[in-house]
Amino acid sequence: MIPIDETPLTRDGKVLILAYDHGLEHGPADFTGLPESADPARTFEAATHPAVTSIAVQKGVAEAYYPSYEDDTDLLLKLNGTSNLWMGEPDSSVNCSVEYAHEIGASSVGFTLYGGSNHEVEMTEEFREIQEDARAHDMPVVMWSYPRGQGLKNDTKSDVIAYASRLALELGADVAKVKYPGSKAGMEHAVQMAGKTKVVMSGGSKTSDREFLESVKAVIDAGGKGLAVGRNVWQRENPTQILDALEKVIFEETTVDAALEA
Ligand code: FBP
Repeated sequence: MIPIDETPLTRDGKVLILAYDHGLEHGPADFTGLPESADPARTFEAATHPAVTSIAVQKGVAEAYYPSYEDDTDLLLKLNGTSNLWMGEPDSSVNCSVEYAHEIGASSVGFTLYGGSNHEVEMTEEFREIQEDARAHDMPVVMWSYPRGQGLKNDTKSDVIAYASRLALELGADVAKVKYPGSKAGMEHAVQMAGKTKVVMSGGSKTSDREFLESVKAVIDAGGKGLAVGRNVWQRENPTQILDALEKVIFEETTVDAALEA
């Protein structure tokens, strides 16, 4: 574990990662409701909002767009990913090294681990290499900790999410990005199991402003350190508006009503 409160991934100990790796993970379907969201420059623009601590993208998008935004955004390079065309047991191929991420300007790295998958053993070994390489560069490591696989149908049960956050601590991640377990109590359990590893919520598919902000508020009240969110920001017509509200709930710890009124 490294002191990540001194890195750009955090602001006042909190985290707001803007995730934009969906073009790989979900494909063009995620952009159909708002065609302009297919343009990575639009999400990089959104990531210049002061509430956003880092933008998480895959290597190709980083190479093509980050140079235009390097003065105004912080880069988290996602090191593995799978397309939605893959129909096998959950797995994610490593498509970028820590060295290369560092070379192109990333200050932190991200890795998906599918605990419970038949590929868990190989994925954990890949994570070992990445985590140790990241330590050599003083780069924080964020684990997308998503238990899923043949024997695991419901990946958001409280016990499963607590196990996901614990895996992140045990394997050496600085931040565990987990799905919302559906309640504040569930998130408290996940936070407790993660020890010194910071727990952040994964955004999920787009919902109403209120529903989304209430889940974020529950995470903060449960001791979670923030959010790694994609669709709930860049699938909105006005990403700035929801980022203003997120800034209030996460960093100023206001109520949802106060955030919505502002
Ligand atoms: P969202 O906030 O849009 O859910 O994004 C978070 C994220 O982890 C992305 O980084 C990733 O592309 C996606 O969710 C994976 O979602 P899933 O594998 O659950 O379909």
